[in-house]
Amino acid sequence: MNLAELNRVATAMVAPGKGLLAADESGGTIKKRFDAIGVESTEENRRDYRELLFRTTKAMHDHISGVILFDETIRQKAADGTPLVKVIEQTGAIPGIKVDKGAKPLPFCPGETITEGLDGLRERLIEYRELGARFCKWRAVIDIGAGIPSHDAINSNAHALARYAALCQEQDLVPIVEPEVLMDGDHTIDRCEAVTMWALKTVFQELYYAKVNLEGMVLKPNMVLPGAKCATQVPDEEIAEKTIRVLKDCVPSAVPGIAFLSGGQSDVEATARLDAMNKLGGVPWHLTFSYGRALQHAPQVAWSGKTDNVTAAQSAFSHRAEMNGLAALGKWTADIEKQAA
Ligand code: 5MM
Repeated sequence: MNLAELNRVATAMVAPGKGLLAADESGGTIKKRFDAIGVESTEENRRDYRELLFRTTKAMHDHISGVILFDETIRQKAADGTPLVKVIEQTGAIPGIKVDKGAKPLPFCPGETITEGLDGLRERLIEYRELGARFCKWRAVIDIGAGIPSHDAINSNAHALARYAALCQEQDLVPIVEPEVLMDGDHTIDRCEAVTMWALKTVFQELYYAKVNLEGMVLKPNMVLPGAKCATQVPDEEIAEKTIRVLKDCVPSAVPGIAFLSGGQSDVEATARLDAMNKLGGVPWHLTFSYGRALQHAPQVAWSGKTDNVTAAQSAFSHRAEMNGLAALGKWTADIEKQAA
């Protein structure tokens, strides 16, 4: 394990004003996204769409530190034959790869899941490194509901995240550790706060047992939010304060950076809340984004599968990347959002 190299890559992933593009939708998820814009999910369409994002060169160079890819994409070539990994590297961004095999039902825990993919992971990591990946991602999913999460769901998922993270570092790949507490449901923000704290405390305990070096990882958590169906929604400032409070309580300062997921928030909400956290400041880590939907929704709608729309889609992506770059510095405002749009 090369600790200096792991820390160098982890630090670059959360460089000031930059964040991660989560483009690692698996087959089912990208089909859902394409269905929403009336595009058939063929290998060529997936390649064309992702290539248009990666060829948005200025935005990629200025605001995107790295891209999380899916297995299919890390092996694909652009229309001109250049490997997509090279297209990404040419912009200055770092290629990464999702290595989990998805969330599967957890036995005897109805409604809960365990993320699978540990068997054979060492061999897969060796291949991904050869293909150009320098970091990895594994997402654990924690649902809030009546009587859940259970201890089993929290503990099993934290243990799997730690085993994954240790395997990554053994192969000189930076692990993104993503325990996502879902915003589905009608729970309050206080319940989300308690569950997020439980999940993060357990994850860092397991990372310690697994001897994971905290300086060579990136945390990808949810923000502390009320459930999407909760009757009491709250201002962005409260979300920022509660999220920071939980993180300060759970995340050691050795971790170089925290890159939030957007989790179904609207794109502007995800930007505004990241900005609110950075305006609060006073934390030992860089706070940035690792957004999928909040970076891609606008370009997907603008593209809608038509070659004529590629420029419009790239403008939409540039705009969101720029707004999130500002939010990562605490320099975004609603006025800039409107003017730049
Ligand atoms: C891009 O979506 C990722 C992969 O999802 P599936 O494995 O379910 O297809 C997802 O893990 C994503 O990287 C994170 O949840 C962040 O994306 P959002 O859209 O929540 O910002």
